Amino acid sequence: MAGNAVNHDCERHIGISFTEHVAESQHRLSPAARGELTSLLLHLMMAAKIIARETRKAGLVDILGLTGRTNVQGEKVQKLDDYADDIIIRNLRYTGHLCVMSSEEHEDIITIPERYAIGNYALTFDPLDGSSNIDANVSIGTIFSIQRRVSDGPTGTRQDILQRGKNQVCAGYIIYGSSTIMVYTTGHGVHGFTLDPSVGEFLLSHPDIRIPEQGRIYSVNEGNYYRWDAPARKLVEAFKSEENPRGEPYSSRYIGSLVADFHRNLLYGGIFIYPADAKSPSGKLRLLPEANPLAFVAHNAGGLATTGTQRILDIEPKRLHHRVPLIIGSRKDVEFAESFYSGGTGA
Ligand code: AHM
Ligand code: MG
Repeated sequence: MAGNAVNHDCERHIGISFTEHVAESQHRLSPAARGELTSLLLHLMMAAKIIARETRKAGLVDILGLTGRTNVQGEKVQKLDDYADDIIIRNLRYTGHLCVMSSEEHEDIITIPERYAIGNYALTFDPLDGSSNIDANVSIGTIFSIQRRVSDGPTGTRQDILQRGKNQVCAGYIIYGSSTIMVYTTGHGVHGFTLDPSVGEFLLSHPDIRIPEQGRIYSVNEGNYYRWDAPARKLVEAFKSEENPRGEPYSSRYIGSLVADFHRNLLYGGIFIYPADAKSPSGKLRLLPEANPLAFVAHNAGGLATTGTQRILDIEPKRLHHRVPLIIGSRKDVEFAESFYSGGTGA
C-alpha cells in the first residue's frame, strides 16, 4: 500500500494545535529533549481552560459562587483569583516536572508535596492578574514564567525562583477576554493560540508575533501623574506632544489590566508604563510573576522592557515579591523612554 501513503502536511489547513506546535518545536530545537517542558505546558493549558470556563461564568458569581463573600450557609465562598491559584497548583504539582512553584498570591514558595516526584523546572505565576476588574467584565489574565532548576537538594528552593529574567526558558500569558488567547515563547519566536471552545484546544492563530518597532499608543495610569518623578512626567508629556519618535501625539489607552494592555500593545505597537510613584517608590508591579515573563515575550517579539535605568531581564531578584517600575513595548518607544532616565531628553 506504499503508493497510498498519506501526506499529513496537507492536513495543516485544519489548524495547528498548541499541543502539536509545542511538541514539534521542542523536538526541532532540542532533539534529545524528553518532552518535559512540553508536558509541563500542556498541564498548564489544562489549568488555563478550567480558569477560562470559570471566568466566563463570572457574571453569575452571586448565583454560582467564587465571590469571596459568605454564602447562605454561612460559608466563605472562594474568590476567583484564589480558585485560579488552586487550579494551577493542583494541575502542576503532581506532574513530576516541577521542583518548586511561586505565586503572586503566596508570601512564600510553594513546595511539591513529598508524595510527588521532583522535576527540573521552577514555575512562577500570577494566577489572575487584573482580578479587581472581574465584576466589570474586563479582560484579565494568567501570567507564567518557567526557569530551569539550579538548586541540587532533595527539593526545589527559593534559589530556583529568584533567577534573573534572562534565565527564563519559557514565558507567556493567557488572556480571558472576548476569546481566550495564550501567547508564549521559549526564546524562539512568540506565538499566539486561540481557544476553540468547541474542541477545547488552543489553535495557532498568531504565528511569530513581532511587535511594531514603533507604536502609536501609550498606556499609563495618568491619575498618578502628580506622584511620579520628573522623568516619568516629562516622558508622558512628550507622548502627548509632537516631541516623540512618531512626531505627533500618541493615543492614550489604559485598561488597568496588565495582560490586556500588554497584549493590545504587542499586536498594535505601543508602550506600557507603570512608573515608581510617591505611594509605591519601587513601582507597583512585581518582577517575578509580572514584569519578567512579559519582558521575555516583548524581547522575543522584537520589543524591550526596562525600569527606565535597567533592563528588566538583567535585574537580580532580591525577594519573591520584588517590585519594579515597568516600561515595556515597542523598541523605539522604550528606547525613547530610557533617554529620559539617562539624563538625556528632558530628564
Ligand atoms: P493585581 O496583580 O493585584 O491584579 O494588580 C496588577 C494590576 C495590573 O493588571 C495593572 O496593570 C495594574 O495593576 C493597574 O494598577 P492601577 O489600578 O494602579 O492602574
Ligand atoms: Mg498581578
